[in-house]
Amino acid sequence: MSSELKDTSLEILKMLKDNKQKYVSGEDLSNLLGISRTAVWKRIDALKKEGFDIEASTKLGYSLGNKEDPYGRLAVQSAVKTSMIGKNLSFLSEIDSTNTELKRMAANDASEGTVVLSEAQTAGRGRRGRSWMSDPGLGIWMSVLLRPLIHPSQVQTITLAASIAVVRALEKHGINGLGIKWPNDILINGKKVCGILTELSAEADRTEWVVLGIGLNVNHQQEDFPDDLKPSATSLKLSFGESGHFIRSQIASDIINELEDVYLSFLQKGPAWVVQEWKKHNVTLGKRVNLITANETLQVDVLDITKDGQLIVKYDDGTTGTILSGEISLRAATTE
Ligand code: BTX
Repeated sequence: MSSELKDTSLEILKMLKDNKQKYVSGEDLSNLLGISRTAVWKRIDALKKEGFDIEASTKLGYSLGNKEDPYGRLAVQSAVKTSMIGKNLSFLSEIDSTNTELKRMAANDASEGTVVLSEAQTAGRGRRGRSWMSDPGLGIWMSVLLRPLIHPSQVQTITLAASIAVVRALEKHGINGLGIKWPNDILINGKKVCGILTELSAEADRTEWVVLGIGLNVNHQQEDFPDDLKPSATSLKLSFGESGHFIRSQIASDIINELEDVYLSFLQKGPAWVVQEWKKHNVTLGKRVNLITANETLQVDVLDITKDGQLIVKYDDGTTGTILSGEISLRAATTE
C-alpha cells in the first residue's frame, strides 16, 4: 500500500469512527477527501482486506462494525486525538527494540512526537542493560520521541509524566489496584505490568531529544511468563480475570492521548505539577524499602520526592539523602 493510499485510508477510518453506529455516504467521503467515489471504494476494500469491519450499503454508504480493529498503524492512529504525539507513527512487525529504532530516527532528525510501535521486539531493553520480554501478540511495545527545551536534569520528570499518562489510560479501561513504584514501574496489586525506559541525548545544559520507551503487558496468561518473572509480573488480562478483554490499539492510542496531555501540562505548569500528580498514584513514598547500590543493600525510609524526580530517603543513622535514578536500584518489599 502506498503512503498516499494509507493516509487517505486513515482519514476514512477517522470519519467512520467519528460516526460510529451510523453510515457515511461515499459521496461525503469523496468530497471530504477530494478523491473519486471509485477511489473511496478502493480504499474501503483495502481496509476490509486488512481486517477492518466495514459494512458497505449501496444506498447508505459505509459503516464501521463492532469487530475489533486489527492491531496496526491505522487502528492506533485513527483513535489518536493529539496535535503532536503520534502524528508521525510507524508500526513494525518486528524490531530489535523500538527505543533503539527511534534513537536511530532521532539522530536522522525525526520530528517531535514521532512514535514507533512493534508487534514484537527481539532485544527489548530494560534499564541498566536488563532485558524486557516483548513477545508478539501479548503487549504494547512503544517508543515516543520528545524534544523538550529543558535542562537534562529535568528529564526524569518526563519519565514520571509518562507513568502518570499510562496510569490515566489504564484507569479509563477499568483497571483497579494501579500504583507507580519509583521511578517508573507501574504495578497492579504489587506486580509489574508496565516498565518505562527513558533515554536521552544532551549537551551540558540542553536536551537534544528524549526517547520514552513504554512496555505494557496486555494479553499474557501466567504460562506466557518465564518462571523467573511469574512471581513479579502481571498483565492486564491476568489482573482483570477471565472476563477481561483488552484491545491493544485502543489502549495504545489512549496512552498517546494522555501522554500528550500530561506532557503539555508539564511544559506549561512545570515539574512541580508533575510531581504532585505522580504522588497521587505512587506506592513508594512513606515506605521502608531496600535500597540497592553498587556496593550494598540498605533499608531506608522514603520521605519524599524532589521536583526533579529524585527520591529523598532517611538512613538509619538519622541522616537524609537524595537518590538519583540511574545510580541505584530500589526494591520495595511488595514487588520483587
Ligand atoms: P527495568 O530494568 O525496570 O525492568 C527490567 C526487569 O523487569 C527485567 O530484569 C525482568 O526482571 C523484568 N521483566 C522483563 N520483562 C518483563 C515484562 N514483560 N513484564 C514484567 N517484568 C519484566 C523497565 O526496565 C523498562 C522496560 C521498558 C520496555 C520498553 S518496550 C518499548 C521500549 N523498547 C525497549 O527496548 N524498551 C522499551
